[in-house]
Amino acid sequence: MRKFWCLFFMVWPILAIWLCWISPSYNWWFPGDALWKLGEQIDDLFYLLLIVVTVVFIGTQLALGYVLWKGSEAKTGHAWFSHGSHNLEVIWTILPAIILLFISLYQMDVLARIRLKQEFPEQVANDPVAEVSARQFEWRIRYPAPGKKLRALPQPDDLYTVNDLHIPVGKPVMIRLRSEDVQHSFGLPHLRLMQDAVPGLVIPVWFQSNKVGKYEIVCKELCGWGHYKMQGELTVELEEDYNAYLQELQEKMNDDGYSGDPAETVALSNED
Ligand SMILES: [Cu+2]
Repeated sequence: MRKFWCLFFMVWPILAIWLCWISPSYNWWFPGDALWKLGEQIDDLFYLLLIVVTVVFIGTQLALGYVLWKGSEAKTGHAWFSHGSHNLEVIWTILPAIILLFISLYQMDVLARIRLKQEFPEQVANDPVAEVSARQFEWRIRYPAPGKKLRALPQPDDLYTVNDLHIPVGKPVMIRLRSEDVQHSFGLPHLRLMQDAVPGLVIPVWFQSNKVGKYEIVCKELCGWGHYKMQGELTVELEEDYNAYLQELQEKMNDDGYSGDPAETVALSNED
């Protein structure tokens, strides 16, 4: 019976490692390659952490398995008491401290390039393409009118969409991220980008996609019952398509429903 429990507790870590091992082939891993250089660097950091935790996980599970197996063979039924080993405790305090210190220093460069305003690419630092406001449960997007700059306060000729963000391909862009109610998190899985949207704060977020396409925008913070609905679409397109999109959006917003055909006016007025 003791052997059974030993094997039982060993099955789960083996199963966990096996699941991680096979998940890339079932598409349960990253959603494709990162679309920009910083995304690739974030992946590298992820893999570094994965290697560290895997080594520690396998090591501790093997030690646990060994102790369980040894204990299951013991005949006396008495527990063995230990007051610990001073040397071992020093080692397993200092070693994790060194590893954590190394990780925190090693990732600082990438983190700074994403988060620090003074590290933003110069051309986007003061020139947001859009304002993205998270609210329960959608992403509201405000663009400036074509040819104009986005102002902090909404302007009468601003353009609005919901859950549909367009950006030009191959160049850095910056958005102003806000929240209108609770805390949300703006997530672009294909870019490995994630930033909390915090009520009362305007957070600049910059990114770039080197590949044209349609990608997911997701909320990565449980923000209420409709959290799962906070799915938007990031459209990355050629500069000219992007400009045409904004132009079209402006025409749609300025459309008053009147086609210019006098016959239509008559038809409408005859109705009432
Ligand atoms: Cu949300």
